[in-house]
Amino acid sequence: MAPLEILEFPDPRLRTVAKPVQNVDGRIVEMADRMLDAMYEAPGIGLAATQVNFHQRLIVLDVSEKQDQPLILINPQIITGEGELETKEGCLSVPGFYEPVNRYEQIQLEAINRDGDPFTLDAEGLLAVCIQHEMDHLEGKLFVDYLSNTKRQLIRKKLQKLQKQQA
Ligand code: QAP
Ligand code: CO
Repeated sequence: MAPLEILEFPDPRLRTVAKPVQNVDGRIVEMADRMLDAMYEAPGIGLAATQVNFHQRLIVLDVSEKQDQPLILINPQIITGEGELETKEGCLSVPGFYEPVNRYEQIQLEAINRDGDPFTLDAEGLLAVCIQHEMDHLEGKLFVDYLSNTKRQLIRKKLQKLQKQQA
């Protein structure tokens, strides 16, 4: 199967709001597995379906040191958020740029797993930050949206220049 292509800022398709997954069927599980492959290949610690132009509520993550703890979250919903944590975030859709963003430090989450079963998850630190970052993608939101207009425009111009060179 061809590897998934990751959309890059300012591609307007990254602004699409994803729809809930209605049924965890083979198509969803296969997409999750291909997203994990693309994430490990990059390498990255999180990837949302929106970034591979698939507009359903699905994210994959692995913040473990050995990159051997894949997590698939379908229709994730944050139940509670507490505390604040500033992390220098990056994004596979904004290659080469890292900027500090504030998020909840701890979250409680509800989601569906690859077997179609609902579960709850308590996450903190980098995992909590990464889940919030990936859930933003499902709303068409990027971490650069939290930066100043000036910084965001600068990143947009630099990336557009690189993308034109690559085309
Ligand atoms: C989101 O991002 C995240 O610029 C996941 O050239 C990142 O996996 C949340 C990556 C950091 C919290 C903290 C970025 C790979 C990977 C790049 C990623 C790059 C190559 C980003
Ligand atoms: Co991202």
